[in-house]
Amino acid sequence: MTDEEEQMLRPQDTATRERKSLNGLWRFALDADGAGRREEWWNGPLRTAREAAVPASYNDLFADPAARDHIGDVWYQTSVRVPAGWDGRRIVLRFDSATHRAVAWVDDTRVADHEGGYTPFEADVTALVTPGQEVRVTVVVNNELTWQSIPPGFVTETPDGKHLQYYHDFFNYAGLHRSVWLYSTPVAHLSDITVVTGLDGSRGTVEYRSEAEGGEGLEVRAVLRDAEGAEVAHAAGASGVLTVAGAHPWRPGEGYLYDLEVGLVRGDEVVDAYTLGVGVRTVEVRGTEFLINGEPFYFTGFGRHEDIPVLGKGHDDAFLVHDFALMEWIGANSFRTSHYPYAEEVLDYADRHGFVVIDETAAVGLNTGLAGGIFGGEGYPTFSDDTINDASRAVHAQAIRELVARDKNHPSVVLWSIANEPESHTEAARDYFEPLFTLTRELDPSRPVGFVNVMLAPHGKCLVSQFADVLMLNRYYGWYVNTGDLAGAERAWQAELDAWAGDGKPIIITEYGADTVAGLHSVNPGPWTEEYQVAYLDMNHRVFDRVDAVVGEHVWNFADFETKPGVFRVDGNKKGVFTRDRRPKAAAHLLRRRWRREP
Ligand code: GCB
Repeated sequence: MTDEEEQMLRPQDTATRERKSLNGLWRFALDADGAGRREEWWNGPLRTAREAAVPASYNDLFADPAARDHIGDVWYQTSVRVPAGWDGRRIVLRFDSATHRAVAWVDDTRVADHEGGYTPFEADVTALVTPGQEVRVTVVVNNELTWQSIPPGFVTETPDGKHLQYYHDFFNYAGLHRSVWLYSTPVAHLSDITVVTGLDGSRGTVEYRSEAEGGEGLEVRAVLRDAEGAEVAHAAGASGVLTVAGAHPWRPGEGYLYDLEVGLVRGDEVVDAYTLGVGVRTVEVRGTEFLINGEPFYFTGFGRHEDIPVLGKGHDDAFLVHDFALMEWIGANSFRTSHYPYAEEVLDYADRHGFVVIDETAAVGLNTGLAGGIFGGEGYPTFSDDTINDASRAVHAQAIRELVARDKNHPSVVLWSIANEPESHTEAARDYFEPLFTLTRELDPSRPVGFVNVMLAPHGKCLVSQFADVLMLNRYYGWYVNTGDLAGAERAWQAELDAWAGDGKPIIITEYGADTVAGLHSVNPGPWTEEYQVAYLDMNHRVFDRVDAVVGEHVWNFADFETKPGVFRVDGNKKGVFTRDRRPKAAAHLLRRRWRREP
């Protein structure tokens, strides 16, 4: 495991850079048999009657179970005219994500291969394109999961075809979920920028480090401007520290951003320019407190999903704005990107609007113990030579590298979550995870690191939480255990939480929730009713309020979401506080009163 860093500056329009979106309708074909790779479908126009929207999951676009339940390759193809003005410039093709892996071609040339469904990848295509002319872009996207993918899973074959098994509780949506870009930079260009901020009283610092390619003989200049555009500090050199007297901090609820303009210059000529929004804030764990700017912070909000009707996991700006509006309405100050890195638009929005984010990798379902009779796959050990092994860990390490590289500069991100509910009570789990914690800290010494603990590894049994700066617990007392018995649940939950509090670390309850069918009511608040969800949350809140070490509560889930079929799921997971079309259940009003401290 090396700590070799990834570099990934998002495409921008600046004085020296331009980008062109490839979003829209692409030619699209399902390819369950894998004929496309054999027949080299990238070599010409894709023969298909279908078109698919980009960005979107393809699964729910068509009225066709073959698309919905597809396992294997799908092909996307479009044509794009390279702007004539890009002559003499470096030209890059960039995918914000392709779930879970992809190969891309420009005309007949293979340009990119990427593993992992939730982080970007790109290819320098300068030598393959002619400004002013059209090129064909073809992508094959594969949605199969293996013991060596993040998240893991496996494919079995029966006489009726392929079956995909996995240990996580959300539908395996796939496709081009985020934007695709063609962008240009000068040949000599900035390739990476890292900022780390500090606050000492009212004195703010912005430590920056930049990297450039082809920049021999060029210099770097950095200028920091406030939200009104006034220059507050400048520096020269590839790295340096900018100091702001009387800094306006970024803080929860107030996403104040400075603009850091980094220029690659030759004398007065700006060869390349890149602008980063910078929030001046600090994050620190002290004892059982989670401090932002030195002040104790209490997380209120949700574990969420990228999940909307028709688009599946496709990013949509209207839902982005609406979901944040609902979070503001209810008094949420934070959320976790359960269970994978979200679209960068989401983090940018959180930066600008002062939301706090726990940023999670796609390492979900590294736990065959969660299979039970529900998800299938029982009988496999989680960690073994034939299941999750050293090769899997290398993929997991790469997922962490790509997450940190992409999100390291977001002030909203205050905590890394390197996995959700992995097996954590075994020595194999301890050995698997320890180096991943070390790696994450090497990549980003400025933020705390944790993972999300599962109920199967309670206090005293978990061997991985010793490596975490913050304890993140998912617990379902009153739902999966003590079902319908909130008094018994309250006692059991209190006992476990008191034990965790003895570890002297801050605790965030990253999941608690109860499936609730909107509109189902009863004077006897039984499971699945709106009354039960309210009573269940109330019980949890009583427990949290008695434990000082609890520094946050994230209800599972913000909204109802799609899962694979199962006897535990009725048209998906119904633990949403909002329905899938974002209508509030009764619990929404309870949370709003609690989080906004309204009577
Ligand atoms: C969990 C998982 C989450 C599930 C949830 C549930 O512990 O982290 O992905 O959806 O439980 O509803 O069962």
